[in-house]
Amino acid sequence: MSTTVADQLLARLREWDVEQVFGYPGDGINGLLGAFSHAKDQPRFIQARHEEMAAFEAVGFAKFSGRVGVCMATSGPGAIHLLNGLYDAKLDHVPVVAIVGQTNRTAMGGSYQQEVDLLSLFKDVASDYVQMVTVPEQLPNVLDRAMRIAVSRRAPTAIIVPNDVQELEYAAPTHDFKMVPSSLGVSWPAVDPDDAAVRAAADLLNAGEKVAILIGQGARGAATEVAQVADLLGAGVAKALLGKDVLSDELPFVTGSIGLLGTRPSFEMMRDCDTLLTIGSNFPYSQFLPEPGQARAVQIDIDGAMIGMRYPYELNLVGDAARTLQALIPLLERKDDGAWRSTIEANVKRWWEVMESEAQVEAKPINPMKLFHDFSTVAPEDAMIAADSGSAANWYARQIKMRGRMRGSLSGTLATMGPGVPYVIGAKFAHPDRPAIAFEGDGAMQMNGLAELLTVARYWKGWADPRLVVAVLHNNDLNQVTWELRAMGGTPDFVESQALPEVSYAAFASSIGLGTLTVTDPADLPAAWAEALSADRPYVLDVHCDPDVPPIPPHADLEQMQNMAAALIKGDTSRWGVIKEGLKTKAQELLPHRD
Ligand SMILES: Cc1ncc(C[n+]2csc(CCOP(=O)(O)OP(=O)(O)O)c2C)c(N)n1
Ligand SMILES: [Mg+2]
Repeated sequence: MSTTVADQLLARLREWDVEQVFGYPGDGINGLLGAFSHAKDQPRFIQARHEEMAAFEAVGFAKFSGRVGVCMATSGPGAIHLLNGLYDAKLDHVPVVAIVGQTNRTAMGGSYQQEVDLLSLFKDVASDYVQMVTVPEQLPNVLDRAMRIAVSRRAPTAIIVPNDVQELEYAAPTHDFKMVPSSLGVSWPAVDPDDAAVRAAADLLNAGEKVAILIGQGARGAATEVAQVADLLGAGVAKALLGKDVLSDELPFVTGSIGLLGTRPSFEMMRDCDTLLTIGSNFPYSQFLPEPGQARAVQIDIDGAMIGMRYPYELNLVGDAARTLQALIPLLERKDDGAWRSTIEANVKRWWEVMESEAQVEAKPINPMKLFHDFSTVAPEDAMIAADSGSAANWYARQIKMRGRMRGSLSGTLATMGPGVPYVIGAKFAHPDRPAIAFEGDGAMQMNGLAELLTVARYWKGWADPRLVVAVLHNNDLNQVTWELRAMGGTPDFVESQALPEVSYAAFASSIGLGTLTVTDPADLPAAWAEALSADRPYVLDVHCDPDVPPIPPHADLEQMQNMAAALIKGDTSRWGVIKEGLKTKAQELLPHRD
């Protein structure tokens, strides 16, 4: 049997160690689908419910494995559906390769059915590399470059293969003029910073008295060094959301998340510091960093294209986080005055106490913070956690204590709704032997999650550890936006846009063979987690949450809080008791600490 371009494409993916492709079929990729079946499903074709889900699964796989995620879609509508997931990869800097079909070359330019100008469509999202394979000899080079560029630029790339090209006999590039041979395998360099810059950074950090450290996902793999630097400098460490799992929250000087969904100790540390060291983070909200001029600052980042933004850094060191810190550590002088560090540690301790008491505030019927709090106390140390965009992202950021080998992610920069369930599916293909947990709003479930449970139902029996828990925050509301509207004061109750139709997530999940529990009493939460986390199959926890628990950010001012309370009272005076309690614990959190 001859080898077609499609056969060779799959063979090349195998050579790149790609074990699965998340996709959805269509006649624009019929040649490729045929090749999957000849190749005995090597790599495996994992069928999502929707191409956007396939792309999110590739992103989830890439985020939780550190490897390239690959997704596939047909021409026209299938390719268009991939876009949101590919933008998620682009904005969160993860390597994903999209392979899409196109109409036959003979039809191109003829306004043919499903013909969309895919090079233009992907030009922005795959700006690092998008190419169409029009003759067989082009294939290895285009595919290899898409893989290498995705990894080296931490970005999505796209390959377009017209349907008729997929079925052509494969011919390798020859030694002739205008051929581009290609090769596999890359040794990536260790990126060390400049010695003089390290010395200058050490001098700057040694001169500071109140050092704040901010880490992001770029500090992954440098946890030991970050902790050592924080110890030497008597510093605290705040974490951007994508770096939440980089350093354990059990360390007393880790102030937790920062920003709109952040913690008070992070907010205070940045407000009061005189020196800032940012490692592997491109955290966008500069209003949560020190005021310009307040702190002298150093940034370490592996990507020269992303460094130097967000704060007027005095020194920008391009380098690998761990290697740069290793070079820095011998030059740092231990700070003897522990007052700054003690303040940070006291603030952190108090913060966790406040989180505990906020989680215990009674609500109608369940305070969503308790859902996260109770999970956090029993979370397996190797859990892979995803949170969707919505109120879940707040509670994930603030209530979950990362420890052990726990991993976590969300759509950090695009902040799109809907990746929760597909992320954990991608995570399960990355690590089938680890439990995965998605926290997802009911809006996100109705948008994507419900349908994608079918994908879970289809594949879970192949996973060594079958545990995958989807905890649904069932509040019949697009709550995050409802609260944003309330905080602004003007639009407390626009039901038409905010209310969601009722559906039982448990009943749906049980109809497709998943384990389910509907939780309407907060006292049942510990047992629900125990059951779902020891189950022999994936579980959906349909948790009836109170939409009136405000996800107030740490910087909320009195006016915003008053707006929120007023909106609630206007809507339902019987809620005042709950609101008062909520505001009381909130006030404890917001007021200056007094011992
Ligand atoms: C694709 C997309 N559409 C809209 C939004 C705006 N948005 C952000 S959070 C949110 C509400 C989410 O509601 P739900 O999933 O029910 O979670 P809840 O906040 O109620 O817990 C909306 C509409 C978005 N981020 N992404
Ligand atoms: Mg909701």
